[in-house]
Amino acid sequence: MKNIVYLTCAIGLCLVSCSHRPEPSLPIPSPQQLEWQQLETYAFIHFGLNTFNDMEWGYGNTPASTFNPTKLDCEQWVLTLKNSGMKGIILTAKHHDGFCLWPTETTDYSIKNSPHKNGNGDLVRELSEACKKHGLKFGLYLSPWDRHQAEYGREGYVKIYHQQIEELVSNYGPLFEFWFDGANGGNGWYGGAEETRSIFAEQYYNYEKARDIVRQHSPEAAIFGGTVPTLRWIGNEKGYANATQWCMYRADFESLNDIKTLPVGFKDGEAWLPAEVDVSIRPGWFYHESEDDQVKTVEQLMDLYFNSVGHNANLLLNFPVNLDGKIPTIDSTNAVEWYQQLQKDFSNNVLRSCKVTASNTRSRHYAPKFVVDDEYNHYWAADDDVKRAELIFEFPETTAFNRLMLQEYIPMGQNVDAFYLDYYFNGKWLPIETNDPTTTIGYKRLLRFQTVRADKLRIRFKVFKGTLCINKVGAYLAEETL
Ligand code: FUL
Repeated sequence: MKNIVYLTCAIGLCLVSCSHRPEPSLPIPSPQQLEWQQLETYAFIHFGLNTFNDMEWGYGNTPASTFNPTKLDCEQWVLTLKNSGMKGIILTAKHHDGFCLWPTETTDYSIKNSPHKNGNGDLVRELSEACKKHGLKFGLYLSPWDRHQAEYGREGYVKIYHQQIEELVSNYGPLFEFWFDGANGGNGWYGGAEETRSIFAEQYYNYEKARDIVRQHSPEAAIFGGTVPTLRWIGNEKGYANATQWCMYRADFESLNDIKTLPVGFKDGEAWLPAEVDVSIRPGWFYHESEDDQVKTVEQLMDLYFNSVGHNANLLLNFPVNLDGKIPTIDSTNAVEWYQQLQKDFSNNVLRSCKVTASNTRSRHYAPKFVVDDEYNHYWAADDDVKRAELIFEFPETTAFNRLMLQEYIPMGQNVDAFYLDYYFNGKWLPIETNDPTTTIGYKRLLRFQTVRADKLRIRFKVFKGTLCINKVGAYLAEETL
């Protein structure tokens, strides 16, 4: 019996030391943040009174009677977006004009008082159900700024705002993300006062309480905006994150609103706050007929993708719904074609047939070959004290490629601050000239370059903190050139 105990202990010890798991280098993502980062692309829908009045920011007095989509079809939105590779949808339940797309108890300024379905419609319900039916996640945007409410700027409105959150999260969840928009205060109708009201956003909305209400019903929900977010805005609405882009950031309210540092993050940031890139498929967030000829093309969408997901950020792509209540054909055609192209371009990882070796490997549990398998929790790791290490991929025959995908194993932190790419052809090593500087990696880094024909590929990594942990590497031959 005693021997069995000794043997079990010895095996246990060996397993622990043999596997020799690296120490995570802080900060690291929470399990919810990791799951959120793995979504990569999801959609925004901007729809409301603005749609019917050709506006972007309603003043708060546009009559509710003007909201009248006659061919509303949430399933058309969901199927279009699913076929565009979107993993979820975030709906503007209320924009700055204060008009609510669900029959709220908090105000008469809602879908209840519109001709749509004789006041019996509930758009939040319809979309949440369509998402459930087709396996997409569902999220909500609820503008803190409300240009309709008489009490806006005073304590009374904050109660209303929190009650609206409560109604939404308790009736339409679970939600994967909740958006507290940052646009705040200014002029508005405010119950007829028609004046300018300014608030001190950091305190006024009691964002901690708002977050708690969301979390009570949807503990998994990612939080955008406010004082206690779990992710950060990228700092622009043009659709790009910086090429050097850290998931680490500073958690104070001033930094969270600093458009200079938001696109980059902080190498020494104390909080894990991965970035989200929000951008519209058209110039505006809401539908305007005048923009029908300005829908982003497949090429432009591809560019957005490389500059967001390819720069270690999530892409939140907005689709304005039109007056019929549908995503217009041109938008859906472009988005679906873009996704089909993306799938084609990234269908064949040519590194899978390679022999993979490394200059240093921690143990066989962290072998270089793990960077080309499909298991997320498999990764290649170097010894703790190694600050520079390289991976070499040897092709069975000369192979062409023009795209590269790299992922760090972020549950161990974001640790790489530079890497260098070379290919071996005709007996010599040559550098790959990428379109972007090869600096940070993080959750995902994508690179484009002119097609190279290679016998080997070499990636040299420089680590600035923690242990080098590379999760996945892919090389692809995309149809288009640069
Ligand atoms: C901004 C808003 O002012 C825009 O109208 C839009 O909703 C965008 C996503 O966020 O702050």
